[in-house]
Amino acid sequence: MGFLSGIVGLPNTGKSTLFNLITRAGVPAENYPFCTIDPNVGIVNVPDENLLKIAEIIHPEKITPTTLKIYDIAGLVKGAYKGEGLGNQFLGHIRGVDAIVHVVRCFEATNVTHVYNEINPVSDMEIILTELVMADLEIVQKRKEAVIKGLRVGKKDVARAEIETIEEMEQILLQGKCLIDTGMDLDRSLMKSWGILTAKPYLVVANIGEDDVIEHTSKYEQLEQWGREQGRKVIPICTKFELEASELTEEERREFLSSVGIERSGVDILIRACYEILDLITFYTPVGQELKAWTIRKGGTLHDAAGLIHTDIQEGFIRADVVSLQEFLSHRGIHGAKEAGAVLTEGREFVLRDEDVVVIHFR
Ligand SMILES: Nc1nc2c(ncn2[C@@H]2O[C@H](COP(=O)(O)OP(=O)(O)OP(=O)(O)O)[C@@H](O)[C@H]2O)c(=O)[nH]1
Ligand SMILES: [Mg+2]
Repeated sequence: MGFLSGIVGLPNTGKSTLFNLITRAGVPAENYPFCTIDPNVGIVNVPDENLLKIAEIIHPEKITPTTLKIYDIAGLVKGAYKGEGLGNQFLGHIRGVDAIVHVVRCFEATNVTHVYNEINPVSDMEIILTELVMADLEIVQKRKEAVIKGLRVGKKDVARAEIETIEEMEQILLQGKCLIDTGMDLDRSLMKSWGILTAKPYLVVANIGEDDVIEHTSKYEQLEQWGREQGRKVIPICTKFELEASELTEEERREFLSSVGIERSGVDILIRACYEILDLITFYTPVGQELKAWTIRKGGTLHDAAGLIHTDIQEGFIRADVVSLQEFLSHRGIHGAKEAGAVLTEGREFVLRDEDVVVIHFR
């Protein structure tokens, strides 16, 4: 279990720098293309101010935030879908992720080479998306052939239903569009099992230069405008600056960043945004001496939640006390909330809401 976001982009856009920043794992971030070959995986805490608010009431010995997994994937170049650069390997790594974080270079820096010699964020973004679209088109067209063959050999019912979906996908991809950017109803797990890339939710990180933090450059603004047209979030992060700041203590870091005009760490914003595009919600378990935050897909039930915590808890599930965070805080804990009648007693089919506080009773 655990949700994966993959960092994707042209070579030398600052993907490993961003990954380092997120995980502070110290993977190589050097000025040469294809510096990252094997994907580096990191686990990051999801920043969550609610944990402190709950902790003020229950004073736990331990607070455990929920986590996301991040992959730092190798750079991709034009023609990747035909195997250029590290094409196939690279696309394979993206197939395994749940969401994509595109890193687009907006910083100038003459000492860092650009594979196409010119910094053009919108065009760079489109190069990458085109590769993903072409890779998907290949899959879809191969599938179409196979299904048509299936029709000939008599697997008619299954094949007819599938061909409609496939042809709709093909039409979208032939227009150069990502599947997720259209209104098409996509079955997430089916798309994943087919290895479809453009059905994955994505967001964009604009890696901006040190001089562009307060006043954005026109290059960044073009990318932002592009994002607005696509309905995609573009998050400006000065990775170099934030990486330097990450050496400091939490308080110094905040002070330093705010002195250069950064009020909230780009990484915090990014992690929260990943959480949103993945359609995730959080629930809290204030049990014993440990306060813990958990991640679950929207629509997840108490049964799913119990399974996440422990299979024994899932198997022995009796019922759960559920209270919204708001009620929990305003009644200063679960007992107060119970007295006020704000605690629900629910069975395994109950669908969790974002920020529910949950106590599961089990055999
Ligand atoms: N000036 C400046 N340099 C940066 C910034 N971000 C990254 N760099 C530099 O750009 C070079 C490439 O950064 P990486 O993070 O290795 O890039 P990458 O996208 O992981 O590259 P590949 O793995 O080779 O595809 C390094 O020398 C970084 O220090 C930035 O915001 N400003
Ligand atoms: Mg790298």
